[in-house]
Amino acid sequence: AQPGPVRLQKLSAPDSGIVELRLERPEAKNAIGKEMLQGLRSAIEEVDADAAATVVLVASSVPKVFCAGADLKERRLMGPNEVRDFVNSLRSTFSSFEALSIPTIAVVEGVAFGGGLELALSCDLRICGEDAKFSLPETGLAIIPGWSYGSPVICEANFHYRAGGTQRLPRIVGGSRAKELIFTGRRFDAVEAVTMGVVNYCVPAGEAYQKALELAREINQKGPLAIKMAKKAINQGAEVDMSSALAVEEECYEQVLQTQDRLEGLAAFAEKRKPVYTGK
Ligand code: CO8
Repeated sequence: AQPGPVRLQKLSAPDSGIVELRLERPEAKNAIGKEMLQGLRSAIEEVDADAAATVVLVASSVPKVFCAGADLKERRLMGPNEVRDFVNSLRSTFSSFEALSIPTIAVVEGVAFGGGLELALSCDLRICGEDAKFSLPETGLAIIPGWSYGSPVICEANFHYRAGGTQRLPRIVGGSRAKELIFTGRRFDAVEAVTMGVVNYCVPAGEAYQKALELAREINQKGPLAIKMAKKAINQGAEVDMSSALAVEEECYEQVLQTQDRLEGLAAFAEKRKPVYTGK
């Protein structure tokens, strides 16, 4: 763990491979300013370079808040060019995060507003506590949700994303619902979030981390390359037409066919034991 607004911690055995990334800026409700952005970038680079990492949990150390979005105070002091540079840097950071080859899970307890919700939306899965509150309030600030696009610049991207809040939310909840939420910027609660599919699970307040860890542990039991190839096939397939998507699936399947882990899975089934996967 390092000091600063983003803390990265690697869990130890038996949870090796699971990495925790925690936002820790209590005085500003985890608002994302320059320092937080730098912390996120470094953490993503470190996870991307860690061949042993299998799942990332994105959580907060601050009670009752996941992230209050952009640092509106810092933003006010920036000139237009500085804002553009900052937002571009944020976009590439979110896109690089989204392009990580391993699953990412957002743990939302409390508030996820604006860029905070966009950060959660850029995770593969979202778990929230029942007192979580969500909103994309940008139109009320006379801007639009738009924090991610383009080709990821940090990690070895295997596909391109064009997806900020106006793109990620409709892909999850449908265009009409996303329009209502973005046009009004209204807050919605955990029950509505789970009904709309914004989050995968809503659990009692304070238990989101535990639920996310359970999911991470389940994922950790599976063939590591199979998980990466499943993520790649789903994400890349969603960006292209059906026949191209099926070609992506075939290509990903080819990768898993060649592994020792696939043979280990078959052997474990025949021998009625749990498989021991090595990622090879
Ligand atoms: N930025 C900076 N400081 C913040 C922020 C923020 N987003 N949110 C809270 N803080 C600060 C407060 O100013 C306060 O500081 P101080 O103690 O010095 O007054 C401290 O955190 C504690 O906040 P509160 O006293 O308000 O605490 P509450 O528990 O009452 O409320 C809330 C917490 C609900 C999070 C409330 O502070 C709030 O509503 N904050 C604003 C949230 C918001 O509107 N976020 C969306 C921002 S827009 C965005 O993220 C998208 C930007 C996209 C840019 C793309 C451009 C192209």
